[in-house]
Amino acid sequence: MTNLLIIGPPGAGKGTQAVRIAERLSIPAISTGDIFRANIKEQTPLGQQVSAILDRGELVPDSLTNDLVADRLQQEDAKNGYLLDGYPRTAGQVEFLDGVNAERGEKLHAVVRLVADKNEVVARLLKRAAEQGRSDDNEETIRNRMDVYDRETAPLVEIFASRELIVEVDGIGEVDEVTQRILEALSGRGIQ
Ligand code: B4P
Repeated sequence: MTNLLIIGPPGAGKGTQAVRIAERLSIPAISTGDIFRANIKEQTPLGQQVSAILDRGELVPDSLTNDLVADRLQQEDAKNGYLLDGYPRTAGQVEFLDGVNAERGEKLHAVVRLVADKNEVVARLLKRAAEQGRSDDNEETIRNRMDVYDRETAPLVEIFASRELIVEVDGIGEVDEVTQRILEALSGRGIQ
């Protein structure tokens, strides 16, 4: 059983690394951002509700996000653990996840904190904007996503640090190099 989170500012490489780390550990990488984008693409009722929110770079309300994660964690592939990417993002989501874990009779094992400076992450996101045209990768929305991260999500690092769960990893460098750093840091905590 391995329950992990990956946390960091937009563009730090969470989504990129989550898939690789999860594959290595044989657990699912669960990205709330990907789930929202899939719903927007398929024009589901949830997608219609959240589309404008993502375009502004605001957070989807906890009332929608929490239940979605709880449902996802009940699926068969998550019975041996999970790597949550982009969740929790608010103190309310942390509290909710604590409740879900308590119900499962489980706990978190580590929180990977990916560190990358602002200039680097903005450059990455603008590059992705040019390549993939994601609707929230324009300069104004990126700036707002950074502000929202600083205000709502960065403080969560303190919560997890007080539980001695933070594994800090430098997110600057080649993708493979960063993956290696994360795997080594997790292995140092007996997670492999
Ligand atoms: P996310 O999908 O989580 O978007 P993100 O924070 O920008 O991270 P992402 O995973 O896309 O980028 P990454 O750092 O991997 O969220 C999008 C929106 O969904 C939020 O703004 C919000 O509205 C909503 N949402 C999601 N979860 C929510 C929640 N829990 N509560 C409320 N709302 C929620 O990578 C960025 C780029 O860098 C990529 O192009 C990648 O190729 C590149 N890159 C990665 N590693 C690199 C490296 N080492 N070197 C160079 N480039 C690299």
